[in-house]
Amino acid sequence: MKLFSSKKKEEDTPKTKSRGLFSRLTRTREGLFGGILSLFKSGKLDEEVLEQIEDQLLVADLGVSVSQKIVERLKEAAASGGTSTPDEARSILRDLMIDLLAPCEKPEITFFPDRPAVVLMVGVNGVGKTTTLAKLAARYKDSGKSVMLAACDTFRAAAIDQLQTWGDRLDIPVIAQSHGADAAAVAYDAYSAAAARNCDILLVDTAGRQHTHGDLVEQLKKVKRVISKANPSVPDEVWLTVDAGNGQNVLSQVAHFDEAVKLTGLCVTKLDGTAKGGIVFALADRFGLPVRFIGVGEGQSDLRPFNAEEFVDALLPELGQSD
Ligand SMILES: Nc1nc2c(ncn2[C@@H]2O[C@H](COP(=O)(O)OP(=O)(O)OP(=O)(O)O)[C@@H](O)[C@H]2O)c(=O)[nH]1
Ligand SMILES: [Mg+2]
Repeated sequence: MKLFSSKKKEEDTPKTKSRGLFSRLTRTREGLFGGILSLFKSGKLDEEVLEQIEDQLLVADLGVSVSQKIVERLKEAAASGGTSTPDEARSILRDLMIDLLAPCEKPEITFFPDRPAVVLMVGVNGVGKTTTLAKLAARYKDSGKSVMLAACDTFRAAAIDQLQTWGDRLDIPVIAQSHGADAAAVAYDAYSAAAARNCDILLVDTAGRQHTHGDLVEQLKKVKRVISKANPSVPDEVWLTVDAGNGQNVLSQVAHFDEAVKLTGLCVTKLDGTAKGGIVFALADRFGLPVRFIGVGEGQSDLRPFNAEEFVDALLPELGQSD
C-alpha cells in the first residue's frame, strides 16, 4: 500500500474562483428557456403555442412526463386567466420547475465522531467521476474536514496518477496500489487507513464501467461488499456521476446502477457545456434521488451544491433578458 501526501498547495487563482451559475448554464438557458419565454411574449397561450412549448421541453431532455406536467399546468393557468401577461406565465413556470426539483436538494452528508464517512463514486466511463471527487475533496477540506482519497480505479493505467495529481494539488493523502490491483482490496485498505488516521471523510474513486456490462458491475458490487467488511455501516453514500450531455441515456444509467449498488445521490456534471441541462428535471421526476452536486466546469471550484431555486433562476432568464 502506498500512501501519498504532498506539501505544496496551489493557491486558488482568480480564474478558478467560482463565477455565477447563470453564466455557466448559458447553453441550456439559450437553447431552451429563452425560446419558451419568447413564446410567452408572443401573446396568448393557445393550443398551438403550448404545443411549441412542449416540443421545446422535449428537445431539451426534460422528458415526456415532465413536459406534459408543465404544459398541463400552463394550460390550467391559461384557462383560469392566470397567464394573461408573460410575467405571470413565467412565474407559473418558475414555481413549477422549483417544485419539481426542490425534493432533490440535499447536499449535506452525515459525519461521525468515531469513524470516517465514506462516499463511493460510481458511473460510466468519462463522465467526470474523478474530477468531481477531487472537487468534493477540495470542498470538504476547505470546510475544515480531514479528507482521504482512495484510488480504486485500478483498471485504467493513468487513473491512479490522475487522482494522485489531484491529491498533490490539494495536499490530501491518496491511498493507492499498483495498476491492476484488486479494487476491493484497495477500498478496504483505504478505509482502514482513514479510520486509523481519524479522517472525517474517505472519498472512493472507482473505474468507469458501462452499466450494461455484467462483469464490471459485479466488480463494483464487490468493492461495496468488501469495504463493508471493514465496517458494516459503510459506504454511507453511493453517488452516481452522470454527464448531463448524455441526455436521456442517463436515465438507464441511474436505473442500472441503482439496482446494482443502491444509489444515495447523483452528481450531474458538464452542465456548462451542454444544452441538455433539462435532464435534471427528468431525473428528479423519475427517480427522486437527491442531486447532491452539479459540475459546471473543469476547475477545482466548478462544483456547486444543488439548489433548486438557484438552478431554475440560472436557467430561466428574466423576461427582459430573453431576447
Ligand atoms: N466542462 C466540464 N468538464 C468536466 C466536468 N467534470 C469533468 N469534466 C471533464 O471531463 C473529463 C473526464 O473527467 P474524469 O473525471 O476523468 O472522468 P471519469 O468519470 O473519472 O472518467 P473514467 O475514470 O475514465 O471513467 C475531464 O477532461 C474533466 O476535466 C464539468 O463539470 N464540466
Ligand atoms: Mg476516473
